[in-house]
Amino acid sequence: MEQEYCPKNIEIYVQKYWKNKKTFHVYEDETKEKYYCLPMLPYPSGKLHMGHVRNYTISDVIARYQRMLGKNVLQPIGWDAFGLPAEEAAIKNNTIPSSWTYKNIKYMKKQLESLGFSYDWDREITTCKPDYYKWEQWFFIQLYKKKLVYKKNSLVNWCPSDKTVLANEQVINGCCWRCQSTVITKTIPQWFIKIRNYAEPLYNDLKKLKNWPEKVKNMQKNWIGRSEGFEISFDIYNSSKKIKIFTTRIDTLMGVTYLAISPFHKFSIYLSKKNQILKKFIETQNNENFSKEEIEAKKFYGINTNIFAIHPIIKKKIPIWIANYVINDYGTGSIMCVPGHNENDWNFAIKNHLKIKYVIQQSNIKNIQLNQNTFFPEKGILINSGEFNQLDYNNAIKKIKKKLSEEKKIKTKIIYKLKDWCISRQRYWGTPIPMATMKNGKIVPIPEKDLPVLLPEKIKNSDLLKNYSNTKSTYYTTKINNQTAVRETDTFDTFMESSWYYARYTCPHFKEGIINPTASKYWLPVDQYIGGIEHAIMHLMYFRFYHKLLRDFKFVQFDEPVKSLICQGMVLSEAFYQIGQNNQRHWIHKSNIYIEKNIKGEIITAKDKKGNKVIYAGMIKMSKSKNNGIEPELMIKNYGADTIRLFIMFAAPIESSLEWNESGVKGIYRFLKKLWKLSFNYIQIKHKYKNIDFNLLNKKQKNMYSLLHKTIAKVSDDINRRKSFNTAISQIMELVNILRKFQLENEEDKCIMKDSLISVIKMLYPFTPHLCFILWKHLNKNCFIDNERWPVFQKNFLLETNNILVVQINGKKQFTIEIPHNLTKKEIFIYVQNHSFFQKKIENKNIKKIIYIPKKIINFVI
Ligand code: ANZ
Repeated sequence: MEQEYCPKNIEIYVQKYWKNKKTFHVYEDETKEKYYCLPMLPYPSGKLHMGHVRNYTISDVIARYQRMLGKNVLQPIGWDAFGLPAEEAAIKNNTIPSSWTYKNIKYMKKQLESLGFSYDWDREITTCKPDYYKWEQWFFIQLYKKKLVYKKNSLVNWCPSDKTVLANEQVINGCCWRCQSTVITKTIPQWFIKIRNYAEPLYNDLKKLKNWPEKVKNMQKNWIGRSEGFEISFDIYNSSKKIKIFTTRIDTLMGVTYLAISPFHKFSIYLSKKNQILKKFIETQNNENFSKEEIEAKKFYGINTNIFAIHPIIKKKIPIWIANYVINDYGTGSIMCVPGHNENDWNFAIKNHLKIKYVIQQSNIKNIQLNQNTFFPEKGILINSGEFNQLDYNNAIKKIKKKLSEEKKIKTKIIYKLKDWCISRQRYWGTPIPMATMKNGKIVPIPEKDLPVLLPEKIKNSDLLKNYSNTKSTYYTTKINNQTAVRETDTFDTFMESSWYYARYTCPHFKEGIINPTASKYWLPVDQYIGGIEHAIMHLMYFRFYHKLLRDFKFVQFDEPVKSLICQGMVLSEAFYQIGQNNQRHWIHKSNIYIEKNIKGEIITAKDKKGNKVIYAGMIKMSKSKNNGIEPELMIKNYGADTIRLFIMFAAPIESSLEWNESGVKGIYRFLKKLWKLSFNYIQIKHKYKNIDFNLLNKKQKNMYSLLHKTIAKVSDDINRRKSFNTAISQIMELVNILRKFQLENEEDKCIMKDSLISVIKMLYPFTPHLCFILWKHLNKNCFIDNERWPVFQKNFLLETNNILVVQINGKKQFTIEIPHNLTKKEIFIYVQNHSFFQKKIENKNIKKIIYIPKKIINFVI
């Protein structure tokens, strides 16, 4: 064993051992409890950033800890390999997306290995490979057959000069990212999956996710947008037709002054057949060829149909308008309009000179002055509402509902804002959509025997641009049942690949189908999922949706894919800038700056290499644009993977932001060196180990042994129940510091030292596995730690320790006092009051009240 801790020498050696032995390879072992620990799969962007390192470290610590509890732990990794950046990088670097992607994967894989993550590498998934996307295509066809997929015209961003569809990210301030022309919208046919059919279970099942952050669940709730209200049926004057509207505010029914329907509503289309002006108006409403600003400016346009509805209670005629602020595919596509109390209706009524009637006022005060210059959106007391006057919101709803029910004109209704998922992308680097159009215009799926529909990987860069610009000149022809067909050139949204990969990890090589039900039954659901909060809505919604689809096809069980979710916080670091000529900020990397700090560690001055002043912007999220990234590779080179891993877990609670600070990293490095030295010194001593008899130990030994077991208890609870890794680590550090002072005076002392080191190394193994691997080997005659169990604390070794109380007078801290652990509350009060320091402070003053918080504070009010 080397005397000095040298991570470089040990980490590569240990990583090789794990790789050769396939230590973390797992299979379905029915005799063992399973644990599925899943970090979100990375996009192969080029190299790992600290955010990745944090994400994967958290996952690995949990995986290794669960393994030590004796569970069969699956921790897989893969690559979310399709997507736009590959196309952009290929154009920029004169390469092709596939080469760029595979090169990045190779590099990033090496980086992951250098961090010692315990993945089952045999399950690695690369989503741009045909053996993966074949099943994605197959499943899409099954959804198509079940009528869960449809094709519909839909708006996209369109660059008129490049004649290309643009992704949202490629529209910068309303302009094309490449040629800066103003982007307009265009209608093209696109594919959709009916996620709306699952809105209700997606909403309701959020209740089952007890171990998901509330924040994520709330974001999902808002995205689904559940709305509880009523559908009311309005008769049409001089017609047998009716119009159904959706409202959440029937208390405002008496204030309805007009109805509005969407230009695309069935009734609008019906009316437009006989009315040319209407027809023209509707045609101009598809928003094609307009920029985003133009569309916004056009809002609140409408046209009077000259047809009337009958108010269901007042029984008077009210005009029906066609209005472009009414969304066709929300609710019923038509609304009752109350301009006195609804913002949209107010704007439309003002613009089109329609009647405004106020029917709600804030309180019961009679003759309260209403502000006639605006709408009043809040709930309150009914006025101008005939028989419903003076009712409050709840009573008004009850009475109006009852009245309309008598005429069968009302139904309670729940609707959702969630829109169907548009999964087509007019891009090259994605999974080809496995559909084709026959000569007669019929759309058909590609026959299953012809799957996968391969994406040609080796294309010329110039072809890439052609595809990319979606000129349609590259449409592929194919044969289906011996007839010529034109294959779809659009590809899937990349969220498709990341929606089901977790299930494929359970059987990545399964050739007979998308998922092997036996494997998925054993491994699913995922016990712990770890990723960034930026995925709180889209990815996690599609992921939950896909699980429900797979469940309904009987490929997986359970209603939800993931039991527990951790969203790790951001990684921050110090950022510096100078103001340039156009008042622009130029961000300078810290390594190019000289910093002077005061004793508190605050920055007094910062200068660049030429001596010019630099402005400190504080700790902000690491990013390329702020030039404040810290290279994981450099950190590993300087301190080793174990130090980086331990620092990341120690520096902040996992869901909080982590401030990168190199002196903190150095502190962790020093700690590991000390632990190495402590272990080295012990290993040099030759002695005969024997089991400890606690009762025969002296006071010093009992205290040490008791502290060891207390630490095990606390660390176990911190990791397992509280997921509080930083506090767990600080307990271990404290124990190591005390162990370093523990003198080995006799045989028992040496045995206690060994027991303690064994537990410390086991507890640190999830965090610093390389170092622990080596120390273990030397402590235990060439044994391997990877299959060791987590240490168990023994209650009977826990000595009752005295309590420390903070003594306050009138809420102000005076001193701390050690209280014997066996005193009653009354005895504690006397014990404190007898303390000479207390008597000095209190002199002869009267004690009015004693506030006592057991084991914490005693406060005397005088
Ligand atoms: C009358 C009313 C009076 C309304 C009032 C609101 C306030 P949420 O909660 O977002 O679902 N609405 C319904 N369908 C619509 C559509 N297709 N396009 C545009 N607006 C629509 O909002 C429900 C309210 O949004 C409904 O209640 C309706 O306006 C409007 F003081 O009816 B309300």
